[in-house]
Amino acid sequence: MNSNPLIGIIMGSDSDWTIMQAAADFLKEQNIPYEATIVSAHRTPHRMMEYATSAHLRGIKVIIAGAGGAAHLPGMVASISPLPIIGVPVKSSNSIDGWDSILSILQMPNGVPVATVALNAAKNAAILALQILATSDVSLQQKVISYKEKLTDEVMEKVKRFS
Ligand code: RP5
Repeated sequence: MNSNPLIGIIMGSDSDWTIMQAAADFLKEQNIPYEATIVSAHRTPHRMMEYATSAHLRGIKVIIAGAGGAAHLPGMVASISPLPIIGVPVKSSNSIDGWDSILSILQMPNGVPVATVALNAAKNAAILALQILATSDVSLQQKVISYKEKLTDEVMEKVKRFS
């Protein structure tokens, strides 16, 4: 958690944190200020409204929203907030097999997009959020480039072990 956060990580329940923590870890690693909190579309609908209407006014640039089961949080926040919303489907205790969470987040109506990442892929959500910020910031773009180089280097190390 930081002052002047640029990225908001929200989740439907504290039980989502085991998955969503990967997004926070990546942002911490990259030195990107973020905030993380619980906002439930079903259990705290007024808090959700408040968060979605005010996040951009507080300087948040991208929202990462994770939820499981009947995962309405990302879509409902996207219906209110002008910010780009990245949805993380969580395979939660109330999810049948993960598909319910995926489809609840993915199948948004025209006009209200949610950029949906893979099941439990909170780290990818954080990378995408960084890439969105990086479109208007060269130093952040360098972080993305360095991260991609690191991915390549890791694979090339493995390639060496196979030869
Ligand atoms: C969803 O229900 C939450 O996002 C979570 O994935 C799931 C289960 O919540 P808990 O019952 O563990 O609080 O709304």
